[in-house]
Parts: sequence; structure tokens; C-alpha cells
Amino acid sequence: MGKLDYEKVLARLGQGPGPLLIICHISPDGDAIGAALAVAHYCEGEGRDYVLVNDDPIPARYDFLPYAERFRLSAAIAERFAQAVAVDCADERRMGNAASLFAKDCELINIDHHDTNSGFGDYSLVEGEAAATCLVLYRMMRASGTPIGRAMALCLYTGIVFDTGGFRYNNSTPEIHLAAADLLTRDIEPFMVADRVLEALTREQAELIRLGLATLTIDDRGRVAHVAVDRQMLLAAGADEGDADVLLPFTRSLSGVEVGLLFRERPDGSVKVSMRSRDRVDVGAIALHFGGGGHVRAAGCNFPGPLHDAVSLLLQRVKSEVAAAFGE
Ligand SMILES: [Mn+2]
Repeated sequence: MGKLDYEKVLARLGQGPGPLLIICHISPDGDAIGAALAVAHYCEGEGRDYVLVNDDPIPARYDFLPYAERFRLSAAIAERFAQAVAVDCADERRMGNAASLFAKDCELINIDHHDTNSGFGDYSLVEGEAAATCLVLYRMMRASGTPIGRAMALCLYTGIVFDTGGFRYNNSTPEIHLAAADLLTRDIEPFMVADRVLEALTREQAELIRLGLATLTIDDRGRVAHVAVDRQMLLAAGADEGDADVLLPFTRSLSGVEVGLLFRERPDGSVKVSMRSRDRVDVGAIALHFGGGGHVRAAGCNFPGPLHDAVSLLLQRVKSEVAAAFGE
């Protein structure tokens, strides 16, 4: 295990034994997809072959990213690889089954921005204070004088927009605005990206909002709000469990609410929970207590069903953490 500087990372990505396996995390998001594609565009410029892989299909909203159609499902690949790069993966498990495509002695490079990243792999480049993996890649390209063309710029900009929530979170530093400004000079339309990545709703998602909001519950003091989506609602809306994410902002965004939670029932009856906090409660610690994980302000965990039991078990814990945080 070793740390690499920018030049050495780029040298390893640009050439090596056989095609480079480019991996981003399961249930990929805008930063993971943008970062993986930016690495692909870099390889393209260097004349290096590569394979983009994920366990899950890339959500259609990212179709506009150049080469998004080149992602392949790990289950569909028989080839084995001597060199791989993982981007935006906080730990090895986040690579999912893509890790089964490693040849014996495969060299793994880990590029990430999660401060909990263990530095897994043979080489790692982890910048825990960076808002996005795409910012880590941008720094690397700039520091090494690597040209950033329109395609790569669009991928990097998308990852930055996604992980800063459209420049709204506290990770929206002056540096990242300057990076975005530089990327925008390469003929990128900010509304197109924000619309596709942050705003676009499908009819199924809109229907799920209508049904899900009927379950919105706020505690007596107005500090904990939750929504619980069961299988019947998903079925009625024609939505899948990932679509339920659109309900999360309706919890924490309520004024005065400190912790917002979204419960969703999975096809196997288990329950996935997403939590967000405003500025006092460490939801990462709560998630960790129940076998999950994440960040201080955004985290998640899983429970066995039924939905009702998961809701009461977690709410009890959250309410006591909120009370402690407010000195009550
Ligand atoms: Mn990220």
C-alpha cells in the first residue's frame, strides 16, 4: 500500500498491462460516474484501452455524459484485468462484484475524497477535504498540465455539481467555484447539467412524491421529520426504490427540522433508511450504530422488516440524539 502523487497516478492510468478496468461505486451517483468517465477520457487521450464497469445500470439521467453508454455490467464481463482504478469508493466493498474481475496480482489504484477511506488498494490518492472525487481529478489534471477537453470537462463539472448539491453545501469552497468557472469556459451549459442531474423528475417520481408525502410525519417539537415508502406505493407509482430519493428533501428542508429520514421498503421486505441532518446531530454515528455508515450530515443504514418496526426503532434513537443535541 502506498501513496502516489499526481504525476505517478497519471503515469499508471495512462499506460500499463492490458486495458485499465475503471470502477465506480455500486448505485453510482453523479460524482462516481463523472469521475469514472473523466478517467476514461484521459485514457482515450493517452491511447490506453479501458473498460468501464459497474454492478448496476447507469441511471438514464446521466445519458448526456460522453461515453456513458460504454459502461458494462460486471456480470457481463468474462475478461480478467491486471490493473484497475476505483473512483469515489469509500471502501473496497463499494466496488461490488467488479472486484471479481481482477486477475491474480491485479494492481489497484484508489482515487477518492471520503475522509473515512482506509487507503485500500496498492496505491491510493485520497483527498478527504475535497468536495468531490471529480475535484481531486481536476486538481491532478491541472497540476500536471494535462489538457482538459470539453468531454472531460463536462464529466468533471457534473461530478462537482452533484456532490456540492449545485454549490449549496458547505463544501462549496472558493476553490471549487474557481474549478467550475474554468470548466465552464469549455462550452458547458450549466442549466442543462443542473436540470439533468438535480432537477429532472420522472412522472413516476412525481407520483411517488404525491403518495409518499401523505406519510410525512413531524415530531412534537418539529425537529425530526420522516417519510416511509412501502411496496404498495412504489407499485402504485410505477417507481422503483431508487426513485424514493426524491422524497428526502421534503424532510430535512422543513424549517426547524434537524434530522430528516426516508424509510423505504425493499422487495425482500427489508428497509433501507437515508438520514440527513442540518447542523447539530451526527447522523453518521447513528447509522454506524445500526451497522450502516456515511458522513456527519448524510448517512444510511438497513433494517430487517417490517417497515413499521424499523421506523419506531430508529426514530427512538434519533429523537434521543436530537434531544441531547439541543440540551433537553
Ligand atoms: Mn463523491
